Amino acid sequence: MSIDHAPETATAAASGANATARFATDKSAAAAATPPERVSLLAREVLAAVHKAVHDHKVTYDEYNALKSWLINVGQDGEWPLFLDVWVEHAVEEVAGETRDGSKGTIEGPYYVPAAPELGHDAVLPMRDGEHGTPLLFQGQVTDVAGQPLLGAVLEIWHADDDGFYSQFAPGIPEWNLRGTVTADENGHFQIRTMQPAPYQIPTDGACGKLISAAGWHPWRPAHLHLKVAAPGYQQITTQLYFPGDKYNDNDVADAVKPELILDPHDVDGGREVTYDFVLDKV
Ligand code: MBD
Ligand code: FE
Repeated sequence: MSIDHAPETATAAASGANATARFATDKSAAAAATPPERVSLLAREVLAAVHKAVHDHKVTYDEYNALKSWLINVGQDGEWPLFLDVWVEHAVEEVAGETRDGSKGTIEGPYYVPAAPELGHDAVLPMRDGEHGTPLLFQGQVTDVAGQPLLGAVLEIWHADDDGFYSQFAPGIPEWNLRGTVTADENGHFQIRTMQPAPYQIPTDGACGKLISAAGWHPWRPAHLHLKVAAPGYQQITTQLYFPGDKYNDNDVADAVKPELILDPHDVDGGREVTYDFVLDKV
């Protein structure tokens, strides 16, 4: 790695431990609300799908033990959030998004942190002196499905740096680097200055990386901006935006790219600019 401020010691175990702690704090309580009939139905069907694969492919004891060992490692490496968000969340998000008319969303992934610093409507994301990469001006408007600007719309944005690392999940990066909360103006407009992120490689030194190499897959996600967009009385959307020409747009390890989510930036003096508008559905 050629970049002087790149964290040299990013590990699957450290990023997994942070993602696991984050999930425990923010989301694990929701599990208690699932009724027993629903748990029974889903557990039965998932197990039946596993049994079917065992029978169809005549799975051996060696393969069963390889699975058992791998599952134990996923837990030891703290990689359950990563595994689930990379290989399962996209299906859940597709179901959740089916009934909305507004902007498309996609998966949240494991690296959202709530309550990032508030930066107003004309925002510069927190970044290091000399932060590497291509300066990006990302701007747009938040409206309802009829095109009316939404007063008090709030965008939360987070993304990887030019080395593909996220603050709070890789070591040596300031706490809120490339994370912020942006409140649109009275016409729903916002402007965000940041540095274009690089493609993201999921950690290769943990259990998820082991699955990828054992299966002959690749560990890459295309470069992306993560956003949550909300307004009082409207449904919050969680989305990601991608850059045209990225070789992983058609081949995302997390299957989270949709054509509507690919930006159309243009080059300007000293960087790039792009406009993207968000449309929210009523609650
Ligand atoms: C990411 O940055 C991400 O967005 C997803 C979905 C999974 C792993 C890492
Ligand atoms: Fe991401």
